[in-house]
Amino acid sequence: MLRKTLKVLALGAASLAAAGSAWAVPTPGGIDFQTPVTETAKKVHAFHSEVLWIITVIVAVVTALLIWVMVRYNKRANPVPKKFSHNTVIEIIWTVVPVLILVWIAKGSFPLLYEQDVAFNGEQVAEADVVDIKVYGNMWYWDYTYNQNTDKEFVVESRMLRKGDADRPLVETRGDLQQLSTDHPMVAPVGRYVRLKITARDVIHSWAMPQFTLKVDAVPGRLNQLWFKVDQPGIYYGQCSELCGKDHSNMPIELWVLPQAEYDAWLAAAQADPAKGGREYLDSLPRPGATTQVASAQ
Ligand SMILES: [Cu+2]
Repeated sequence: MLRKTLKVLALGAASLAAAGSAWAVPTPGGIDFQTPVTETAKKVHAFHSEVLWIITVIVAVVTALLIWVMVRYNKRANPVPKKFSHNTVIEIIWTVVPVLILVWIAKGSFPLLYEQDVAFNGEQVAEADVVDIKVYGNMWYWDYTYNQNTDKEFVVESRMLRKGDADRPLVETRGDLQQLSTDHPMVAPVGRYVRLKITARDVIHSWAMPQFTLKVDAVPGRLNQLWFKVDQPGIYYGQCSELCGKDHSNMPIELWVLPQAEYDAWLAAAQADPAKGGREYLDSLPRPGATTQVASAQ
């Protein structure tokens, strides 16, 4: 039992070491966000750190003020309190300073909201250069439509891997991750503008990808949009982030970002047999983003 536990731990450490930053996933004991991999995500992280500093200073100042009042103006230290109830100067200061802080935060926040929401941050990109993927949330899996409204349209269904499954069981030595790996991952090309059109067939789900700092609800009868451009091949993981029912925790998002040539090859393979989702082709590739194969690390 102990030996087995140790082996699992060693394997976990080895796969983490093999993973590198581009392959970042939630790690036991981790306290920071996952490594950002898009320009937008990097800006969101920088903005988060800036707001964290602002909050820290505010908390420190308010705490110091409270302590000062408690020590200097308690009943013993200040037995006869003054009776005034207004001070115009201080009232203007404590109104204007918080307003200025909020304006400063809004100035950093609103452009980022726009950037995440409006395709390509308002940049004009030729339609031919855009990769469109339609995303459907279902109870309880995701499916991805490629080449929508063309004669090459096909749908890949993406379900969570489980240990002991008949079709494709979860195999940790292969690099599969519990609650994150899927039978047929979503695939996108590296360095290109990818536009997701997101909706749902039954209840509200939410498509979320922490390393891209993207999250949007998948709402039946409504089309939401997200976009990203990743400059690093890799496997990125997310999860349904809107409580959608009993298997809400079992609908992960696994996204392989591949170089254009490999993406094209996967597209052809998946289109030829959508039920297999190009899985064989993906299995033939070295896992993108990993410096070494996880399987060889045991
Ligand atoms: Cu869901």
